[in-house]
Formats: sequence, structure tokens, C-alpha cells
Amino acid sequence: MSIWLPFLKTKQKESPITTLQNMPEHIAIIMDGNGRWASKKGLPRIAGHKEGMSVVRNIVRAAVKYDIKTLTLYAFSTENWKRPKPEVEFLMKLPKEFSHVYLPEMIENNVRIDTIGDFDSLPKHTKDAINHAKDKTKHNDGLLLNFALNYGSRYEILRAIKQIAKDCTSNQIDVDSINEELFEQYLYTNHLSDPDLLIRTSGEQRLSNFLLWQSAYTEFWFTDVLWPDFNEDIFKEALMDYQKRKRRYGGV
Ligand code: V07
Repeated sequence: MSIWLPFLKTKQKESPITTLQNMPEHIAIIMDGNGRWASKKGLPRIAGHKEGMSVVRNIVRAAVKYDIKTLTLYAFSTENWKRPKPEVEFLMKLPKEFSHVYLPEMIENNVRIDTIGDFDSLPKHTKDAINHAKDKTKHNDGLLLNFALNYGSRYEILRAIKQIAKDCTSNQIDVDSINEELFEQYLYTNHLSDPDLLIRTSGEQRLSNFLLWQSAYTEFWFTDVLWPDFNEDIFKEALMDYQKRKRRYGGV
């Protein structure tokens, strides 16, 4: 016998992720709106970046909980160098700050930290901090926390093309062997699957030179929420939307 209990229904505030099926393996996020969040509060832009960093930690925890394999976060683009010097300098200190505050927790959660982008042209102190974080987490086999740092997709593609041209000239590869599979081996993401889901916060609905090649078949999810206000509940919303989209495909 079953009893209808309508009050239980109204009590249920949010529908939970009831199945771990149809979950994205690889999630990419454009963490936009940090500066705007700060300005709205009458704070300097850097205050928004700092708050944004604590949200990274919260979303990493959620991603670990939902057993996500890879999380790629757009932390600094090749275009971001055009920002005011003090802001760039502050941003370049964040990897060290992040490691100082959150690295023990990352290690405890079996998270592996890695980066994609033009690593060599970062300031030495930034590289040192990141190399430390990578080294301390290199044996972890849980979530891969992948920071896109000094990353630009067009640059990545041109870099790949140049290297392929060089390898052709030196007869290491044949022009006729160039195909999608070979091309992908020359990208920063050669070891990764393509993102299944790409989230962008802060209301902008564009890719802004992020993972252009890799997101050919990616599901996009946008929210007006600014990155410092992003949280696990909104993350879960994106995951549930993704699950619905996948289920529709599955029906065909
Ligand atoms: C940055 C905080 C998040 C909001 C968006 C931009 C600002 C974490 C890192 C980081 C990078 C590498 C690493 C450990 C942590 C980071 C930059 C900016 C440049 F090994 N957050 N975060 N790096 N923001």
C-alpha cells in the first residue's frame, strides 16, 4: 500500500542528482565576473579574484563528490596581460596563495593539479609555486584539476601547426598522415578527453578563445551568476541540465 503525502513533495526543495549516469567526465569553466562582483561591492577588482579563488575550492570539492574526472578552469588568458599591471601581478601570485591555503586539502582529496597554456612565459615565482603544487599531487589519481593559465586557443592551434610543419620538414611525419587524431596530439590537451560540458558565468555567452578545437561537440551552459557567487547548488543545476540533454539524445 502506498500513501500519498503531498507535504513531502513541497518539502523537497531541490531535485537531487538521483543517478550518476550521464554525468560529464570533463567539465570546463570560464570563471567570469570577478571584477564586476568586486565593483558592485565598491571593492578593488583584486578582491573579486581572491573571492573567486575560494569558489574554486568549493567547486573542486563538489567535483570530487560527483566523481568528475577532469575540471579545466580558465584562470588566465593570453589576452589578460593587457590588464593593469598591478592586477596582473596580483593574479600571478594566486597560484602560490592557492597552494598555501588549499594544497593540503587537494592532497587529502586525491586531486592532481596540472596546467595547460604557455607555461614558460609565466613569472618564475608563479612557475615555482605551480611546479610545487604539481609535484606534490602528481601521484594522485582522483580529480584532475587543470588550470588553463596563459592559455589562448588560437595560439595553441598555431603552435600546433608550426610544430607539425617542422616535423614534416624534418621528415618525422608525412603531410598525408595529418588528420584530426594527429593534430590533437600537438595541442596542450593531448592527454585529455574533450570537455563534455562548458560552463560560463557572468552572463556572457561566448567562448573567448577557450578550447576552440576541443569544444566542437561540447554542451554549453550559461548563467548570469558572477563567479564569486557561484556555488555547489548552481553547479548541480548545470549537471542536472546536462543529464537531461544527454537523456534526450539517449532516447533516439
Ligand atoms: C586564479 C581565481 C579564480 C577566479 C578567476 C581568476 C583568478 C587558482 C589558481 C591556480 C593556478 C595554478 C595552480 C594553482 C592555483 C589561479 C590564477 C588566477 C592566475 F597551480 N585560482 N587562480 N591562478 N583566479
